[in-house]
Amino acid sequence: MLSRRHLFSFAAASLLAGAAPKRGMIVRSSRAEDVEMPLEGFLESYITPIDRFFVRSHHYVPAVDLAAWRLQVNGKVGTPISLTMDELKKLPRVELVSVLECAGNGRGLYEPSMAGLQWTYGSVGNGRWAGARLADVLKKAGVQPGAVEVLFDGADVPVGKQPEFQRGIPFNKAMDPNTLLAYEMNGEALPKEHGFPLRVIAPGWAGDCWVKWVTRIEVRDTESDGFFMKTAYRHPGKGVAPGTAVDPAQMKPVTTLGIKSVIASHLDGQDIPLTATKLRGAAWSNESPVSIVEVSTDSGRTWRQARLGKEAARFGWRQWELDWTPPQAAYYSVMARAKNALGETQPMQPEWNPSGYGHNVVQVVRLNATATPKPARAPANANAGEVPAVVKQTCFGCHGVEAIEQQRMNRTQWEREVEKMQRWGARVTPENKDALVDYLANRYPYRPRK
Ligand code: HEC
Ligand SMILES: Nc1nc2c(c(=O)[nH]1)N[C@H]1C(S)=C(S)[C@@H](COP(=O)(O)O)O[C@H]1N2
Ligand SMILES: [Mo]
Repeated sequence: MLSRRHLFSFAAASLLAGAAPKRGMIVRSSRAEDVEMPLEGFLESYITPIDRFFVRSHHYVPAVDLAAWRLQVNGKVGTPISLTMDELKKLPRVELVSVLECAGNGRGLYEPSMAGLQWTYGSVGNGRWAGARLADVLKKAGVQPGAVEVLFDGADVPVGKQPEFQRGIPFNKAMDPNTLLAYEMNGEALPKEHGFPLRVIAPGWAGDCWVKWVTRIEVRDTESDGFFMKTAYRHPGKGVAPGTAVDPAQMKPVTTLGIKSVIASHLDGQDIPLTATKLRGAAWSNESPVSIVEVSTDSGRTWRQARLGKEAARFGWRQWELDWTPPQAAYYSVMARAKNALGETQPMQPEWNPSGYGHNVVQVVRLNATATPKPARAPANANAGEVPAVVKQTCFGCHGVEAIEQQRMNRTQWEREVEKMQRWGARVTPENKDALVDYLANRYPYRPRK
C-alpha cells in the first residue's frame, strides 16, 4: 500500500513535472527522475547546460514554498539557528565551477553487473554554482568542540518504506572554503530537480554528499548511521575480485571522486574513414585538477598528449582533443588517460566493487578505419514487450519499468532485489514471489553489455 505521505509527494512531483524539460537524455528512471547525459553533452559546451545536466533523485521532487522555507542548523552548535533565504543571501556570495558526478556513474559497465541504475558515462556534469559558504553558516551557529561530521537532510520524503536520504561529510570538508550551500546553478535560481532552493556543493567529492533541497544541517560528534551512510554508498576502498562479497566492516563511505576521462566523439565499434579525425572528450579529477590527458591509438602501446581546452577551473572538467589520421585500414583500440597535479592516474583494469562505485578504468573505444565506413549507430535502448499483470500490479506503484528493464541480473540477484522491494513496501506474497522472480530473471537476465 502506498502511504499518505507517499501519495502526497507523488502528487507534488506531478505538479512540478512541467518544470524544466531536459534535452535528449537517457532515461534510467522516469519517477523518481534519474536521467543521464548522452555522450555528445561532453562536447557541446564547457559548462553543462541545465537541460543536459543529469539528475539523480532517490525520492520524488518535493514541493517547496520559499516563503515558509527555513534552513535549520542544530546539533553540536552554540545556538541552534533558523535562516530564511534572505538571511542566507546576506552572507558573502561565492561562485565556483565544479564537476558533479554520481558515485554510480559507470556502474552499467562493470562485469559482472550488480543491481542499481545502469549508468554508463553521463551521470556527470560541469556546473557553475553560487551560494554561501557552509563554514559561514556553521560559524553563525557556533560550532562546539568535538564536531566530526556535518549531516544534511533534504525536504524530499522516501518512496514506500525506503529510508530517508541523509548524507554527511567530515567536519573538515564542511569547513573547507569551497564547500557551499548553493542557491544558483549556471546563473539561474537552482532548478527544482537540482535541489531548489538550496543544495550542498562539495567540490571533488561524489554526488551523493551534494544533498539537494536542504532544510536541516546537523553538526555531530559521532558518525551518523542512517541507511545512506551505513549501508548504501560504501566502498571497500580498493577493487576486489569481481563478483565477490565484502564484509560490511571493511566498507567505508564513498568520499572523493576518482580521476577520469571520457572519449565522447566516437562510439565503441564504429567505422571511421581513413581521413583525419578529431578524438575529443572531457577529463576530471578530485580535489587536485587534471594536468594532462594522454591518448593512445594503438591499444596502449604508445601515448600522445591531447590538447586541453582553454577553459579551466580547479574543480571543473577539462575538455580535450587530439587530431589523428589512421595510418591504414585496420581495427584500432583508442584510449584516453588523465593525470592530475598529484600524479594520480586511471587504472588499466576495472576496480570492481559490490555496488559499482567510482568506475574510472581507462575507456577503450574500438574504431574500424575503412575506405567504406558505415554510419555510426547509437546503442539501442533495448526494450518494450508486454509485461505480465503480476509485475504491473506489484512493481509499478513506486517507479516505472525503466528501473527494472536496465538491470542485468541472475536469478539469485533478482530474488534479493525482490526481497529488498518487499522491505521497501512492495506487496510481494509468498504465492506470487516465485512467478515474479522467474519472470524477471528470464526477461532481464545477466548479459554482457555488448
Ligand atoms: C513501495 C514502493 C516500491 C515498489 C512497489 C517497488 N519498488 Fe523497486 N524501488 C523502490 C525504491 C524506493 C527504489 C530505489 C529508488 C532510488 O533509490 O533511486 C527502487 C528501485 C528499484 C530498482 C533499481 C535498483 C535498485 O535497487 O535501486 C529495481 C531493479 C527495482 N526497484 C525493482 C522492483 C521490482 C522488480 C518490483 C516489483 C517486485 C519493485 N521494484 C516494486 C520502491 C519500490
Ligand atoms: N535530498 C537529496 N539530495 C540528493 C539526492 C537525493 O536523492 N535526495 N541524490 C544525490 C545523488 S546520489 C547525486 S549523484 C546528486 C545528483 O545531483 P543532480 O540531480 O543535481 O544531478 O544529488 C544528491 N543529492
Ligand atoms: Mo549519486
